[in-house]
Amino acid sequence: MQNKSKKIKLIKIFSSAVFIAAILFLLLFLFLNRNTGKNSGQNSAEQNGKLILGFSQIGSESAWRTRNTQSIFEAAMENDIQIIFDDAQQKQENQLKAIRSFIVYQVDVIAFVPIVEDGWDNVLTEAKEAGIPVILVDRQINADPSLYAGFLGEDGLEEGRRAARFLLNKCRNRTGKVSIYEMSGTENSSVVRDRARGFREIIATDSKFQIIHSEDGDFLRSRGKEIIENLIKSSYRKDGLFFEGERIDVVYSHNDSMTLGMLDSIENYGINTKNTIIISVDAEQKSIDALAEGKLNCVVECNPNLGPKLMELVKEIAEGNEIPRITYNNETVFTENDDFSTYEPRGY
Ligand code: GYE
Repeated sequence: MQNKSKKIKLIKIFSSAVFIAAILFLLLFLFLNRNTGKNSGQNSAEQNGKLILGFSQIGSESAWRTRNTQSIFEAAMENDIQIIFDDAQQKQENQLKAIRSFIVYQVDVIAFVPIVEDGWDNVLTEAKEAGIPVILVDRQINADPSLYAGFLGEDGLEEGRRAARFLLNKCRNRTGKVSIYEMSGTENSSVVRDRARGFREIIATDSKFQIIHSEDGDFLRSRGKEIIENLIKSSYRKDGLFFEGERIDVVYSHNDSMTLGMLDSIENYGINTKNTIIISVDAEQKSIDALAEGKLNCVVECNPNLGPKLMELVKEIAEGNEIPRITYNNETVFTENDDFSTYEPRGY
């Protein structure tokens, strides 16, 4: 009996010792980790001096977009900048959610590709109130300019003008009407607004150029394929492309993905488009190959490699410096008249 009560006493002492040790250990752990709480404003990356960039990408709708994302990750790695990345799957509401989560996380800088021009004022006001600077990447917005620090991307107006200048030169000896069919990208996006406006600005200098129809292909290969398939099915002709019975002389496509989809349909139905002038934008490798094979006439470059310049701007702004309101990327034009042997691989 006495032994039994002695044993129970020992067990009690041992278990309270274990309990106290556990409490002490917990307190020590909490003390050591007191700094990482969000409300202390310091997070692990920042604690080790790393800048944190919250980046909201619109999706992966084209080879251009995929390369754009890669370029940003590569440059962040090279600059030792931590990225919190969000793929919005082509939805603005997902971008709004992502930007709000960047604000909660208290990133140093927010950068995002605005899928459309409107609807950003509120969330950018929240970022401003949180003291987090914002950089627009690739596309622009309609909002109070004080809500963002600057824009980095393409000059869509100039891209549209370049496409039209090629066409004017190509058709300089033609007298009759030149009928143009346009495949435009994501509706209400700045890039579509600009590529359409720049193109129209230049063709307006000669009334023979007429846009007979403009169709939204949302920058998708599948849509490009579908749009041209519907045209082919509605005309039953193999000697070219026709819209409501009228021959299409020119197709102006706002991106290579839609253009490649169009070529899929042309090849699937065996349509002869050697007299159809086809102009595209982006200059991904597959489109440059199609140009070299004589399937396209002109490809206007839109350069997706925005990473290195973005990281430069992120560091500038994190140091409290001003950045330029607009930073355009360098771009060129590829045409059927080029010496294709001089081309470098596109990388996307
Ligand atoms: O032309 C297209 C992508 O915003 C410039 O978006 C970008 C465009 C690009 O889907 O391929």
